[in-house]
Amino acid sequence: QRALASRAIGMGDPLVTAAAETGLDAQILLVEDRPGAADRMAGALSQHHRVTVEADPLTAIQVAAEGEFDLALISLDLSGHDGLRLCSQLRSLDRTRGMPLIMIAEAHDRARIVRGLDFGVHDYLMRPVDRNELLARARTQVRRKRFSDVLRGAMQASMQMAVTDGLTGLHNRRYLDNHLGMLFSEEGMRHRPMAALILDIDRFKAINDTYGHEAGDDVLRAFADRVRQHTRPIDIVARYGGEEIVVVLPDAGLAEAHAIAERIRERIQAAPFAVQRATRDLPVTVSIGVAVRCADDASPGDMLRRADEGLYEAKAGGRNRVVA
Ligand code: GH3
Ligand code: MG
Ligand code: MG
Ligand code: MG
Repeated sequence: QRALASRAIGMGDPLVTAAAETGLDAQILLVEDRPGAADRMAGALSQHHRVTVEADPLTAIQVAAEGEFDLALISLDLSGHDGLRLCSQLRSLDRTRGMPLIMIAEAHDRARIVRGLDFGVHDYLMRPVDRNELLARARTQVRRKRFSDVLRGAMQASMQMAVTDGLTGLHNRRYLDNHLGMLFSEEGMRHRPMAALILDIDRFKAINDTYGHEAGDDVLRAFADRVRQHTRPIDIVARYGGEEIVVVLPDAGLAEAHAIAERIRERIQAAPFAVQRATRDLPVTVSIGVAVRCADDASPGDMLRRADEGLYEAKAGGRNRVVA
């Protein structure tokens, strides 16, 4: 989570910014089938970058899709092939869409240059290609791509953070509420069975009081990991409150939900939690309330309320138990 947070502010990170600013040491794909021109351009570019030369456009697509190129330079006149068509294919493939393209053109190619720029080719170079212009245009595109990569990474990280609990890495309450809302409102989902578990660590305050709040945090993380370990990938596991976790079990009826809850309860009790900040491994137990969706539930809250009542009974009945 810390790593996510620093990615999110990665724009200001001097290292990231420097890498983007130099626009050097890039992976460049050069699609050119004139040996002389290919050698000259590759020679110039390889002083600052790693260059792959490809003469055949079909192979070039494959190489581009399998590699991690920061830029491709494409000759418009490949013998027997339309370089512009190659550009358009690279623009439409998922794997290569983000890769900047520079066309290598002749004076009579004006109309095709315009068409290329129209569908998103970033830049072009005129033959005979000037060495300094080649290096400058390549560098500009590499720099631009790296900045947009940093930006996209930061955006994804902050979107991720908005639905993730910072302490445990589980989904957060907002995600759970949205997800349950969707499961309750979508017509196709409404008649499917569904169950929810509410888990609450027993006597958690005593752990905080005895070993400190940070040891308590370690226990919470280990607790979350173990619950995640003993649920299925399709189950939603979310931190609901302080030391409470909600598990949503799609397509589970009461018997199955009860069995899953019982297994989790047993797995939590089975081995004490290794906690760095405590003097010994800490035994933890959990109480769990179980509820299934009923036909007349108006909202997820109705189902969760019944699970909470089960949890209350489990606590009152002596803890370390499951009540449906
Ligand atoms: P029981 O559930 O068995 O009735 O007893 P409990 O001691 O667990 O009681 P309760 O559920 O009411 O208390 C939960 C405690 O969890 C209170 C709060 O200080 C602590 N807590 C909540 N969030 C966090 C957290 O993020 N970190 C830590 N270390 N403690 C937390
Ligand atoms: Mg409680
Ligand atoms: Mg508790
Ligand atoms: Mg609690």
